[in-house]
Amino acid sequence: MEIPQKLLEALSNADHVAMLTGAGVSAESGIKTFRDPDGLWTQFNPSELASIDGFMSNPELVWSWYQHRIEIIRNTKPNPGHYAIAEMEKMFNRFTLITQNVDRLHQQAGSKLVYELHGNIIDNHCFQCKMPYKEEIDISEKSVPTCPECGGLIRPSVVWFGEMLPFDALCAADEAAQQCDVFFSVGTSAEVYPAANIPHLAKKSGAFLVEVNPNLTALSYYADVKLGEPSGVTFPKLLEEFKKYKKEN
Ligand code: BJW
Ligand code: ZN
Repeated sequence: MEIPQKLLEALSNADHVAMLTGAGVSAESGIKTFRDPDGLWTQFNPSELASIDGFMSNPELVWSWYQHRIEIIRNTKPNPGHYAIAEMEKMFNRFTLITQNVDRLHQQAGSKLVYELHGNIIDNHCFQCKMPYKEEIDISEKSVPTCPECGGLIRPSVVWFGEMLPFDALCAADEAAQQCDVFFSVGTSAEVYPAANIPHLAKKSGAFLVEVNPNLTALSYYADVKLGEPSGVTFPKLLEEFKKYKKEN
């Protein structure tokens, strides 16, 4: 895989680099994406499992599905893509990492500042009063835990369809998109809004737009550079080439 010179040049002139990641970044860690041919949404129904209505009509089903996914995630590790992205954070004056992923693998790989647009799967809170729920979860227990404050049902702290994204994370993402010099869209189908708007905002605001994805997406047409290898291959290579470029120039 060749890293285009114009990308290395854009990076070497960049003060602020921003990046939006999606499920594809964790695919090489063994976590299923949502919309690939073997993705979660080909097996499971998002309106049953990832919406407020779904939770209200069958909380036990939704809770057990998330407990099952947490177990899978607990047995995975960051891959070379996560580690290289964490290293990039140290290479620019400003580096803003925005993720749609709920698996916390960026943080495990060492990324310090991560804006989680769709929450995370590790934390839980009360569906009714929103109070964080810190008790140990017994995964053999099939019934949904209840809130010690109000008796409401406990839910995972992820963002379901129809729910607002965390205001601070979305503002930080929009601001980074408007201010950055280079923007990466990595491992996302760019189909879920408002996250899918962020790379477009970056491009409109003058950023050099890079897409890392083995497949074509709705964003591919707008990218200044498209890197078509998996992110776990692309980022280690990009880092190596960028370090070489900086030494030589
Ligand atoms: C690799 C790779 C490798 C593979 N390397 N790449 C009609 C039109 C427009 C919008 C809407 C609409 N109807 C409803 C909406 C809004 C809705 C939406 O956008 N729906 C669209 C699907 C149409 N959005 C929302 O509801 C959001 N909230 C909202 O809008 O609030 C305002 C509002 C409120 C009330 C009323 C109206 C408006 C909330 C969205 C929440 C999304 N939640 C989920 C689940 C999180 C919890 C969980 O994990 O269970 O978030 S859904 C799922 O999709 C998850 C992901 O974060 C998200 C994005 O998926 P992602 O990451 O892009 O994964 P994939 O699988 O789609 O793509 C993977 C990519 O990786 C592929 O391209 C591969 O090629 C690539 N790849 N291996 C690099 N090794
Ligand atoms: Zn409560």
